[in-house]
Amino acid sequence: MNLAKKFVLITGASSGFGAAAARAFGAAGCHLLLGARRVPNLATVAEEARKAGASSARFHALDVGCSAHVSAFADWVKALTPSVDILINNAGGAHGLDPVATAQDADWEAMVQSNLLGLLRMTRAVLPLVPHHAGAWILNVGSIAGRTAYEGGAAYCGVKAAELKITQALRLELNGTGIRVGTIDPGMAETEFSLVRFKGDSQRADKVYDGTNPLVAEDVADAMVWMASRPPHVCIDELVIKPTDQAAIHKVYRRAV
Ligand code: NDP
Ligand code: 8X3
Repeated sequence: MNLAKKFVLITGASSGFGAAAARAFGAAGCHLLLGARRVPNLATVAEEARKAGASSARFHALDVGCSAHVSAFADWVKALTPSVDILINNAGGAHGLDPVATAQDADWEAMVQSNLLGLLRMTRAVLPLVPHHAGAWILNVGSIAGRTAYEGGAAYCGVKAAELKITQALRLELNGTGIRVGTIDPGMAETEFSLVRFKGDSQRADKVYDGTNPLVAEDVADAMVWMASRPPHVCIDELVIKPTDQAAIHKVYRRAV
């Protein structure tokens, strides 16, 4: 399916997968609607996407953890276009790696607000704009953490497991509309993810990737474009993408550094 001129809305487009997706869908000639909290980053990403070939690249402040913000963002979108062909619910991430016994309420709340409630809020707000025709698409970003739990990941694994179930429920609810609903579930990818998880501790964040060859954001964006460009009668329900060095969530090959 040709993606040129499609309207693509990407949450969490200020870094990592979302920024790479903006550049990749831009290169496919799409119209981009970008949201995140760091507006200066969005301006840079939009410019990169325009240079890559985007038909247009617009951005607006968005905190998916706040209902009023999501409504204001949806109003901004409605003023620009009557339809959103592709919605990519990417905003989210992990906060902390503490066991349940010592984890902080603020970290749990941030993860639930962005990864879980944010995804639901954005979907509800944008759904009226998603056309009921073959080829429309809602893509949620999950994680292998939603499929296999790990110590210190109770809340993060929990919200990503919820993302998988929300995706499956939404696909059932929208059956017959022509709207495709899928999830992309990456493994270890070097973005700002670990820096955010460890609250800016770059040494601790770098250690996550020591000696491995992780995914980069462009690998995930490339897979998103592939999923979106399948023929309209083809829905990639679930795509798990991991680095070759990561055979399973707990089994990562590390070379001596
Ligand atoms: P980054 O930290 O680089 O990007 C996260 C993005 O989400 C940023 O643009 C950030 O923007 C945005 N975001 C976070 N909270 C909010 C919020 N409340 N409202 C709006 N935007 C928000 O990490 P990734 O690119 O790696 O993460 C993207 C998604 O991929 C996340 O859902 C993450 O859980 C998931 N993931 C990551 C993996 C990895 O190993 N990197 C593996 C599997 C899944 P801003 O701060 O400007 O608001
Ligand atoms: C990010 C991957 O394994 O660090 O979702 O949780 S992991």
